Amino acid sequence: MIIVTLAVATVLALALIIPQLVASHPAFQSDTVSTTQAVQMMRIVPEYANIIQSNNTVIFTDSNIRLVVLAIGHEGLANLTANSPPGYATDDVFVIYGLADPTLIIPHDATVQIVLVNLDSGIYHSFVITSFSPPYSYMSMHGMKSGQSGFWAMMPFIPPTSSHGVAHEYSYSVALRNPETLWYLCSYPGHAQNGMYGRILVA
Ligand SMILES: [Cu+2]
Repeated sequence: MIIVTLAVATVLALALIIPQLVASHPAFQSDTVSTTQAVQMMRIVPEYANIIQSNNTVIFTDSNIRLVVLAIGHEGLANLTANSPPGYATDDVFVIYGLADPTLIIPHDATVQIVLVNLDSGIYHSFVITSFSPPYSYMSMHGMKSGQSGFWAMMPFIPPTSSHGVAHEYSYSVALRNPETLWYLCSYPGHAQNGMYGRILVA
């Protein structure tokens, strides 16, 4: 009985402490938006972003970048844009300014505010920047460490969109200092393996 009571008390204590730890992390912000708002945000292309549809690339010309990213399934993608995803993307994708899993060309020394909205109704997603290149395994983050030789920032999985059209939004900023090739991916098990990733060229 004592053990059960202790276990219950521990679970309750963790349930109280963990959300506060996450909420107090200064680098991350969470919010909710309507799915309509999210699609509008994604469609407003800033003047410092050049969309090259022919090779699925977005070229950024500013060092202060706000990157709106929608996480979405194949069906949702078809409803949202006529652009098809890269051949390697067989399931969920990231949509950035109408392109699916595009290559992002970003000037070095840029600060990028990533604003991820999950528009999937049943699936969790995340947006992680890493120096590890594809292909990715089912557990894509396995073996990656925080820092320059691994991933830039870890984000919790964002919950799916509710049946009332309320989508979860999660944002954080990263500084991309050196010219190099990086990758963005969804760390939810199996998603990067199925092509939920794209390339970042820090130029
Ligand atoms: Cu995902």
